[in-house]
Amino acid sequence: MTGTSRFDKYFLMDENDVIEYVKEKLDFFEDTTNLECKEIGDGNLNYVFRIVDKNSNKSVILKHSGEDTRAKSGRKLNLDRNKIECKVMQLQSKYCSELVPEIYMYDEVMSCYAMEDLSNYTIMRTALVKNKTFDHFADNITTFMVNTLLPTTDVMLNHKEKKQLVKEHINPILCEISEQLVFTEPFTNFSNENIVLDSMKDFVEQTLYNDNSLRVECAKLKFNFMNNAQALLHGDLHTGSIFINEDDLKVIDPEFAFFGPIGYDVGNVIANLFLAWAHGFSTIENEDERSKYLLSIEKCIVDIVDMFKSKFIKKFRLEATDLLAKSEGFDNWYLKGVLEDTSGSVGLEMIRRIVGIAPVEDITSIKDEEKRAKVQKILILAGKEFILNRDEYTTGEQFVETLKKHMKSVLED
Ligand code: SR1
Ligand code: MG
Repeated sequence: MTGTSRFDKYFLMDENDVIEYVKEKLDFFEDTTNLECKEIGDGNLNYVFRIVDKNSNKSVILKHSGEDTRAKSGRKLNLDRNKIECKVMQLQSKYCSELVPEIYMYDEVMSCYAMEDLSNYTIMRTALVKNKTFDHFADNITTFMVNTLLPTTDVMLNHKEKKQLVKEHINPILCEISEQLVFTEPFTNFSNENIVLDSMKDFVEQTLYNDNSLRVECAKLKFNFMNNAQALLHGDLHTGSIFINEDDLKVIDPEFAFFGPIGYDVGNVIANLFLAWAHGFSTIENEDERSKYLLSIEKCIVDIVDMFKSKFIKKFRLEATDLLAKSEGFDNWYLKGVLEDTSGSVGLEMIRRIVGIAPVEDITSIKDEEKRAKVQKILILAGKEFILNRDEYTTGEQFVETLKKHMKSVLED
């Protein structure tokens, strides 16, 4: 007869529960007599526990989901998002093992999984707000995107197998969060929850809420997001979902994963670099240091677009399996669509992180409100252009030029 365990039924664990859980359920530590556990999560949704054996210093991470969001949003969430995340990481690992952490176990009942401790890495957003940049980032993140996205499209995958995968990765609750928070609320304020500086209220109202042509383009992007099952996306590929150090990076947190447009992931990466740029622009006092940091972010954006395009086309030409997809010229047409979605997503993500209910540290930590408002205007104006004229953005240079154009106009205003 098997004994019962208090972990046979779901409950939200605290640090002490996690120690007991690890002792009972996880075959990882040789010695469990001196375990220490700390909750280290800083995201909006989940709890992240680091468990260390004080005798050997061996450590592991346990990620655990609650039934509500951590950030106050009044939203009830599905516990199986943990399962989605775990399965997606395992699939991404199949395509790009070096840039995804190792998963040790998954527990459906307790909605948690154990993974490799990345204590020698930092969350990229935390590093960026300390003005740290990483030369390898563009190369590694484009490898991650091309190697995990293209193999899950109909270009490479058997079409029946792909449809099966689409079915297995339907993620309605988390997709709904993005549909509202990214595509809808920032441009309508329909829940009246947007967070806007007093000095920015008129500007936001005029520039975002009262522009019907902008709403139409956001609607097109939203319907593309909901209906274009192009590839298995990470779904929330911002700099808080990336662990990084001097040598490489690991992509975490794909709980928003589903089959959607590739440009959504690429656009998220670029937008979050622009948010880091905004932080540096507003907070670095020394002129040389500021221009060095901004140049390095700008170069990174240019490199990401260039490298993404060349790696994408190379892999497409070598590995496409669909007979018609191999036709000369189809690859460039396909990439053009991805770049158009990328531009739209850069705009959406920048704008929603400024006026929406899920702001980011890059912007909130700009203490001087006047400077914060100025940089917000720059990003909103550039973001709007990325959405409205998305078919025009095919190089990283063009993105940077648009940002600089609005930087000039706002500073001269
Ligand atoms: C209520 S969740 C808010 C945001 O956090 C996640 O990281 C996603 O970006 C989501 O939009
Ligand atoms: Mg997350």
